[in-house]
Amino acid sequence: MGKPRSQRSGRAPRFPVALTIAGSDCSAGAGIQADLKTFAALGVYGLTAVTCVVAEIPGKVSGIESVTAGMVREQIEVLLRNFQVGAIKTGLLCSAEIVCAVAKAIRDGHRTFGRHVPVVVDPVMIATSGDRLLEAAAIDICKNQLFPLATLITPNLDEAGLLLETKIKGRQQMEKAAKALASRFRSSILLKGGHLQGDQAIDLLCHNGLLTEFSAPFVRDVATHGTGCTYSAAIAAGMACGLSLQQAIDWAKRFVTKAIVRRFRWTSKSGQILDALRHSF
Ligand code: PXL
Repeated sequence: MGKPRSQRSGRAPRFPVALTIAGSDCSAGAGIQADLKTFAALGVYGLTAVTCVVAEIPGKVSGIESVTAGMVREQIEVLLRNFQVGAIKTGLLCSAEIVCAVAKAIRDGHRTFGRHVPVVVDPVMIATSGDRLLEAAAIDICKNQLFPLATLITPNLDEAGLLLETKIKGRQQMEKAAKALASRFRSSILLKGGHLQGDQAIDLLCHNGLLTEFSAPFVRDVATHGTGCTYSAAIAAGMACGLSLQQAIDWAKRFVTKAIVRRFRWTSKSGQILDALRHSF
């Protein structure tokens, strides 16, 4: 009778690790807090590089302050040097300077280790509440420096519309937009349709020129703060566990749908309904 070989030899068993590079949401439904809860629920050890701190409650941002670009870079570098990171997810990057620093740190990491860690880019630009989260000047840097490093980019309809400078309405336009983004940024694209299709939440993956649909019943009357963060974090968790892109998206879609269905709900002192996703499986 003995310990597993890895422990006898002094080596710990390998546990999947994922890194999120994103902002802090003090109400903990979105951002780094949502990512960490998602990683934990899916059995992945989560590492974090904080880009900014957002003071907010679901539905209202009251303040945002960024970390210095040098400090963002330092966090990523020290983590990539020391952990076997199986997947990286980026979320709110706040400023053009931070987008540059993140892209450089990921590029250097790839070069140093001679391997490409899968990168899931959630192009967070505007909060569900409508508050602007990413500096306008940062969008071009995302297009030129960050997107080329992405394995998958996960825009919602508003973000895809901003990137393509068009409005996306209806299924046909969604298909066209997913293909256009994939060819423009040479990355797989998961275009999230949200409530566009009525009673189904339909997302379209464009991967190697082919479209695949992922759908789940649309859950009404829930504030969806943090859904995008949770979805992209769950995809990164799946990839860190060695799933294929399609398998990871399928797993993540089921996870995020369940997190919405089983949401927490409180009423604030001023009578506002506060919804938060329940990140458990
Ligand atoms: O859901 C977008 C988002 C991402 N990241 C952080 C946020 C928000 C929304 O408010 O605060 C840190």
